[in-house]
Amino acid sequence: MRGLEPVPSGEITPLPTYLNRRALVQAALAVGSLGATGAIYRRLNRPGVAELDTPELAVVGAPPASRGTPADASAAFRVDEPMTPASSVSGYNNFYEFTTDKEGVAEAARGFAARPWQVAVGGMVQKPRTFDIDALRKAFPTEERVYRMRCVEAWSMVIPWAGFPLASLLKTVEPMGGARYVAFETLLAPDRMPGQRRRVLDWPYVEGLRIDEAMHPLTLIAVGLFGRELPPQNGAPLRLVVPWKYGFKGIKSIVKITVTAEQPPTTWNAQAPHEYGFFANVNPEVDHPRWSQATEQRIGESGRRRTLPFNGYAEQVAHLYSGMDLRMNF
Ligand SMILES: Nc1nc2c(c(=O)[nH]1)N[C@H]1C(S)=C(S)[C@@H](COP(=O)(O)O)O[C@H]1N2
Ligand SMILES: [Mo]
Repeated sequence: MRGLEPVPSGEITPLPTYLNRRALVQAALAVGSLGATGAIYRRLNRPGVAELDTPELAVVGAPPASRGTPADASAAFRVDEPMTPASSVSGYNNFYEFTTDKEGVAEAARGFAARPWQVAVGGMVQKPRTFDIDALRKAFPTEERVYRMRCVEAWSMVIPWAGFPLASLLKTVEPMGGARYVAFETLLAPDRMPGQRRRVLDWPYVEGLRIDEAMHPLTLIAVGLFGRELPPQNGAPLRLVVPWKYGFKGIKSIVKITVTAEQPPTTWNAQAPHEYGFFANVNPEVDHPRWSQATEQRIGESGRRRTLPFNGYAEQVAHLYSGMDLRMNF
């Protein structure tokens, strides 16, 4: 059995690098119009997107960040840091249902059918409902959020997700008064997910959030990346993104969402309770028992960055944990 492992400094496996930047700039200069400037800008901000062969999405931009209201979540909808190349975002993955080899996930997941797909939303709600993925996509328009993602293994990326707030989905099913948590479940299909034929983890992968975390405007159901549908390796057709928590909370290929009164079991916490907590908020001051969480390797960069409390989203989310001992509730 192989668990999550730290990524020591300088040991990030070399990833395909985006090398077309100069070619793009030259092509755009040749055109030389103002319109082309916008095109250059967009293409430079979507490095390597040509490698994603999934269909394009209709993505609306996130609402403009409102300045001067520190706790306003929309101020954090687009982080002002260079995006990680699409080739890395879709080529260096954790998705143990396919393989534990990060660079092998894309290949192992190639051809995984993310349609037809249904997701059942129920539990302590007034209006339980099973959504077909296309109905879900129609019901919830997609907006772009550029978030940092910090894996518990101490590497990080900046990813332009396309998705909608989990809160919008939960509101439509109307959680009942006693609802306190939300549980999530990944597809169980060993015939389609080869990693599930081995007991690497206790399948299906499950995750959970407190309901206030689930309703927070930063919490996203992602259906796309770089303006295109999610490729299988990133959790097609829908996955969770909680940018202030370690990446393992971002459960992929979800088939079930259940509102509950009790804290649900979560895969990595059940696997190694002293190593992975239920909350899993990014915290540079609470080390993993086997490695430091003080710094991280941003994929595509040399050197290490300091890890930020709540992954840089403290202004937006720290209040959710006021009065809590974050060492106990790691
Ligand atoms: N079902 C499922 N979801 C999962 C995982 C997994 O193995 N199975 N890995 C998690 C981990 S550890 C991380 S860091 C992120 C990685 O997401 P990405 O590959 O899209 O970057 O997915 C998370 N979601
Ligand atoms: Mo992770």
